[in-house]
Amino acid sequence: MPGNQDTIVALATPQGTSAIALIRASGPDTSGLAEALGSSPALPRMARRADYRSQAGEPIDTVIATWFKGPHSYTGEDVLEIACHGNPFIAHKILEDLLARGCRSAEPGEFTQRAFLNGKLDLTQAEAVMDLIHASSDRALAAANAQLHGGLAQRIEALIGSILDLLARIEAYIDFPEEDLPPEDRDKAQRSLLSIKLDINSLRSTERYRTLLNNGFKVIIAGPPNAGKSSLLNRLVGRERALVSSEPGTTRDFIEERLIIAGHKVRIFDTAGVRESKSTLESLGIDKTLEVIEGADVVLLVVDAADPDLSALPKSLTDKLTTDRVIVVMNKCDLPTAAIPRPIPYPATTVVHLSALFGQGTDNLISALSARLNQLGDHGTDGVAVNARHAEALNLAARALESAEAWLGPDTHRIELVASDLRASLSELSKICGDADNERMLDRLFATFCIGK
Ligand SMILES: Nc1nc2c(ncn2[C@@H]2O[C@H](COP(=O)(O)OP(=O)(O)OP(=O)(O)O)[C@@H](O)[C@H]2O)c(=O)[nH]1
Ligand SMILES: [Mg+2]
Repeated sequence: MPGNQDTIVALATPQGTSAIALIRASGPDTSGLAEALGSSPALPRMARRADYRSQAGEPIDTVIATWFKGPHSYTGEDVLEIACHGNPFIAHKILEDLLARGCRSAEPGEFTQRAFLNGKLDLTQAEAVMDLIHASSDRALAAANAQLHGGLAQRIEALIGSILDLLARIEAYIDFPEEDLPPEDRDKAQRSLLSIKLDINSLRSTERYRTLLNNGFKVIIAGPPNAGKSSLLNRLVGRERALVSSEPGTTRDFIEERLIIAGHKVRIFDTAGVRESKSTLESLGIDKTLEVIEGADVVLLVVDAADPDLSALPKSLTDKLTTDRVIVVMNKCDLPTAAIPRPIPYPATTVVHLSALFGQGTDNLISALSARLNQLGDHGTDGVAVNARHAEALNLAARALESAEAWLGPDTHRIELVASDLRASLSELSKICGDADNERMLDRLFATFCIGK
C-alpha cells in the first residue's frame, strides 16, 4: 500500500439513494479542504454547514462538514467527513472534485489500516471493526464488541506475560552452563508450560464458536411424514413458509429459513418426512433429509403424539441421531387422543409437548432450544472467539511450547533450546495483535475490508 503522505478519500456509506451520504477523507490535505469549505480556519470536531462548490466554482450541495485533528480521529491523522444529501450523483460529484484537488481513492480497509499503523487499534481490534460491520445476531455483536474493547488482546498479552516470566527464569541458567537446572525449578517450569498450553488450547477452541457466530447454528426439523414438521417451521418463523397438507409426503426438498433464538443466529431446515417410500421423488427427498441431518447442531424430532403408531421411527432416521443433539417434539397435543400417555419414541433428554397448529407449548420449545444453543455456544471465554488467523498463530505457538517441554525433560535437558522455543512461541503470539512490519500479511488482511472503512 502507498505511503501515508497522500490524502485518501472514499464514500463511507453504501451506493444508492438515502437520506445522507458520508464521504470521508484522511491525510494532510484535509485541513486545507475543511478551510476552503468553511472559508475560515478549520475547528476540530465542529460540525459546520457549508456550501460545497467544485474547484471551478459550481455549486454541488449544502453539506455538513466535520474536521478531526489527528491524532484524535479514527485513523489518527487529520480527517474530514462530509455529509451530503444521499444522492449517488451528488456523492460522486464531490468525490470527483476531491480527487481533482489532489486526494487519492482509498483502497479497501485503508482507513483502518492507517488507524492500525498509527497505533489507534491493534490488529485484533481492526478485525473486530469488520466483525462489527457484519454482525447479524446479538451474540456476534457481543463477540465483536468484546474483541474491539481488547478482550482477545488482553488474553494474548497475559499469555505473553507468562511466557516472558518463564523465559526470564530459564535464561538465568543459560549464563551458568556448568550449573544444572535444579529439579524443583524444572518442575515449576513444567507446570507453567502446562498452564500456558491449557490457556492456548482453550482460546483455540473458541474458533468453533466463531464459525457458529458466522454461519449460525444448524437446526433440523425431522421426523416421520405428516407429523407436523412444516407446520412447526411455519409456527417458528411466524408465517406460512412451507406447504402444509394432510397428505403424507408433502415436503420433498428441504426448506431453509433464518431465525434469531436467544441472540444466536439459527439456520432452520424443514425436511421431507422419513419413511419407506416407493416414489422415486419422495425417496430423493428422504435421502436429502438424512444427508442434511449429518451436520446438524440440534435435531427437532417431530412426532405425532396422537398417532398410535408413533413408536415406529424409521431406522434410517434413528441411525443418524445422537441423544445429545435431539429434542423430541410431541406435536398435535391439542388432539384429545394425544392425552393418552404413550412411550416417548426416542431416548432424548429433552421432550416438549406442543401444538404446531394452534401454538400452545411453542414457548417451551423456544426455551429448550435456547438452553441447548447457549450450552453449545458457551466456551466460558467472555464472548471471545478467535478467527482462522488467530488460531493458526496459536497452533504454531502451542507447537513451539511442546518442543520447549521436550527440551526441558530430565534426559534431554537443553536450556538454551527451551529458551529459543519460548521465544518462537512469543513471536507467533505477538503476530496476533500486530506486526506492522509484515506488509504482505497486512495488505492481505485489510484487502478483505470494504472501501471507505
Ligand atoms: N390437530 C393438529 N394438526 C396438526 C398439527 N400440526 C400439524 N397438523 C396437521 O397435520 C397435517 C400434516 O402437517 P404438515 O405440517 O404438512 O406435516 P409434515 O410433517 O410437514 O408432513 P410431510 O411434509 O408430509 O412429511 C396437516 O393436516 C396439519 O394441519 C397440530 O399441532 N395439531
Ligand atoms: Mg412437510
